[in-house]
Amino acid sequence: MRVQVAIIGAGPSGLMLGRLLELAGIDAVIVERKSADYVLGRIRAGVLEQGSVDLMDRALAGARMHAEGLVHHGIEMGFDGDRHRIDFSALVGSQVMVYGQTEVTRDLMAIRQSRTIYEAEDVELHDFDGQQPWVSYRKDGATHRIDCAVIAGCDGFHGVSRRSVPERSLTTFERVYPFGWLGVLTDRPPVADELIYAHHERGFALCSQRSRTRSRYYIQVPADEQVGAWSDDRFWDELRARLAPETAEAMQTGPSIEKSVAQLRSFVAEPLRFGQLFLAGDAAHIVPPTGAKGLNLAMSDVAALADALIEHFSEGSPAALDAYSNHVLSRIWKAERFSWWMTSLLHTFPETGPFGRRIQRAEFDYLTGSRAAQQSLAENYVGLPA
Ligand code: RFL
Ligand code: PHB
Repeated sequence: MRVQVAIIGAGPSGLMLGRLLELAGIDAVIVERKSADYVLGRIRAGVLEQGSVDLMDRALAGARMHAEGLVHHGIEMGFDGDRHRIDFSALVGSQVMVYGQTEVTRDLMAIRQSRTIYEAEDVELHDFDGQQPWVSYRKDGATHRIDCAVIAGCDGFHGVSRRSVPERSLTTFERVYPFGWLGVLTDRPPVADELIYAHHERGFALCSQRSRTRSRYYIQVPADEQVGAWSDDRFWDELRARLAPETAEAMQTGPSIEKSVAQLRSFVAEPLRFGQLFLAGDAAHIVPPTGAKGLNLAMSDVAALADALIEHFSEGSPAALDAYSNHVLSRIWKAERFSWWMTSLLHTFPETGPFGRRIQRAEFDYLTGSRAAQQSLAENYVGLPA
């Protein structure tokens, strides 16, 4: 098979890039290791910035999102039971959309006309430092080859694309946090209209949602925690203990329909281009989920990459492809900073002791007392300009 672009990975990055290229008449194929059902079964992000909402519209995939997504004008920040609302609309005149990554993925899968090859094993990238790169994979016992002009590595943090780059060509920056998030999904109405981010001396807690009838809750747990150690009852008791009493009392609990632990990590690889291979989304960077930035960064990466590829294939101009890495890294590092800051404010860090907690309290008090500080949080949360 010969195409213009071979995309590795059918997560939100790969599917969105594929769709934008398809609409521009650029021939692209997606190669994905897992089945479509497996990809749809992963429960991840829940919050879309306006830029991601606009991109879904550009992809002509936004109809169900506008019908079913929930527009949120603010969030609640809590600290040891004290509560404060950050009003995005009043502070920065913008808002976010609560619409699950699963639904984004489902909508992009449904609208795609071109080929996605699922359950492709042993995907390998070849000769991307020259002008004739190719991709190989195994499926149904046979080995297949895709010749292309460009490879887009959209295969997430554990994918093959970044690992295919010689180590000496790559600089990586990483912080692994000494904790993870235990998440539970339940078919009960959310405890509040807006998301609640809460610091507590027992650890961080987040009350999120997927719809008016489905809630998503998270608690901070040690990094090596096993899901099996947490019955539903234990989870609800621990969550209640970390929320303001009136919130804990109002919360409706029910059986979990999904429960998993995610490790928290900050990570950036530089640069994002090696010859004819370009990295985008989680393949290039990871943020801890506290700022709700991972999916949104993935969307802004692929928007920039799609525009650069369109310029390259339609106008024969390499300028935008040459600029891609530096262009998106600037936004990536700002999102890294914000996610690190939200994580530092809201979690308990065993190593910082009582001094560290007093600093966190001072940070919270500064935030709640300063419009400038709230504005800074708000403009980062709703998404900085492209
Ligand atoms: P993905 O979603 O990991 O998709 C990569 C795809 O590549 C496939 N793949 C391969 N295919 C072929 N060959 C190989 N060798 C391959 N290796 C892997 C994989 O099977 C997969 O289908 O990366 P992508 O597309 O870049 O998307 C990134 C987002 O998934 C991620 O940033 C977000 O989920 C992060 N995130 C959040 N982001 C937000 O913007 N807002 C949020 O509220 C938010 N909450 C979260 C999150 C992530 C979480 N976890 C579990 C890490 C909450 C959680 C708990
Ligand atoms: C989620 O709903 O999964 C979610 C929401 C906000 C975050 C992280 C995760 O910051």
